[in-house]
Amino acid sequence: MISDRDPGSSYVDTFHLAGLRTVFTGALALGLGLTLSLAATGPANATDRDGINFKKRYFWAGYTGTKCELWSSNGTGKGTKLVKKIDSGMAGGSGPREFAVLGNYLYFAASGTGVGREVYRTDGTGKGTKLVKDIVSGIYGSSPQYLTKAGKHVYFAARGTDIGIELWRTNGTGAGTSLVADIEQPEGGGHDDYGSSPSDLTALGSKVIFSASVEGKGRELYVSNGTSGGTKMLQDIYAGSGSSDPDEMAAFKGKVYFAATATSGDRELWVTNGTAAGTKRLKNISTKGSSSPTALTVMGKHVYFTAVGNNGKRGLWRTDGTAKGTKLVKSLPSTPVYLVSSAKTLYFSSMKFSTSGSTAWLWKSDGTKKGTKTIRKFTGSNPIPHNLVVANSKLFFWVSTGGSKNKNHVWVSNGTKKGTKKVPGAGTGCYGVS
Ligand SMILES: [Ca+2]
Ligand SMILES: [Ca+2]
Ligand SMILES: [Ca+2]
Repeated sequence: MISDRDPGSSYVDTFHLAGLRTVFTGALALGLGLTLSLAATGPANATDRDGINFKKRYFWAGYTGTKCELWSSNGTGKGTKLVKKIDSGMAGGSGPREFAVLGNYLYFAASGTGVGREVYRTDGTGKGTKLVKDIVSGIYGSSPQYLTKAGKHVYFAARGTDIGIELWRTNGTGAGTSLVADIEQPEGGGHDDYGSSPSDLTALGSKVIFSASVEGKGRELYVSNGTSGGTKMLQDIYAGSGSSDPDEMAAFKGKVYFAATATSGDRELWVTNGTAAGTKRLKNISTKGSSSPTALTVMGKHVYFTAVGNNGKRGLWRTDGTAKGTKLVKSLPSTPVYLVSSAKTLYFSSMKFSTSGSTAWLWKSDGTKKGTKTIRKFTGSNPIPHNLVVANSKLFFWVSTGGSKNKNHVWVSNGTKKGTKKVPGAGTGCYGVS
């Protein structure tokens, strides 16, 4: 079921399995043995990794024959096309992924002939798609991940020679692409295979909030202003070598909201304003255990997310940024997984498992209990709509067919059952190699 992925991209698989474990703690506790069937549903917070809105079009990595390359669509068959075959040599194609928009360009990671996996950018045309910098010179790649626009730069995690995976940034020029900080340095110096492996980068104004891991502290919350001296851990939320694993981040009104595990082991909703003193738990949503918030998504005056309440069920929640204003929107008959928003509509997908075949639903919500409704149902071995992205005022998402011929078909929706259909002529979605 993970046949669409590069077998070598172990980080992707580890990442999404970890995320899904968070979401489906309840289901797994019931002993349904669902771990394998979940593996094909995609990264837990996939909305800006495998597709993006750029110049009112949906951009994603799709198959052209057996090659995974860059596609774009306005939702119609006529308006759907391959942007460029970047790679002309590698068996699996260039595998574009990790999209971020800065100015008039879309930045992403892709594997090009002779340069390996590096940062590329496009103006949306084939001719205007170019390598930004060959960070690790030659065929070995720096494997950029988590590309995120903050201020006048795109920040990302990449593997540099001898320093492991650390925080970099680019302004779009080769000369303007550089290491921000070598956060993890092995005792006694020398070669570093791992680095701090920054992840979950999120812009807070011109700064970037992210998680990184160093020996003795575990994976914790960091901030960077783009300088080495201005890159630091905000708080050792899980004290000592244990990890708080901050993730599922969303920026809202000058703060970043995220999920983190405290030293007690309780995983709840946290907030930071980018200072140590301003990093704190917002609310103990579940007083009976961890609420494990996921899929934080901003719409209007609230951040929406999924969380497990005191009833032990994962529902749709929202916060206005205060503890008192953190409330359940709706308790659902199925488990909500992926969220995305347009200006006034929240879209999300949910799934109910059964050993005889699962059922998934696509929902829309105006943020009220009454205004939270299903759009349509999907069935099959692994039918959950994933990689939700809003572009050109439409919702784009993938649904896999499951089984041995598993393919991620690209769908488009206007929010109605009748207006939810496969995009004609679209290359089926592929997860970029890393
Ligand atoms: Ca290279
Ligand atoms: Ca720690
Ligand atoms: Ca709790």
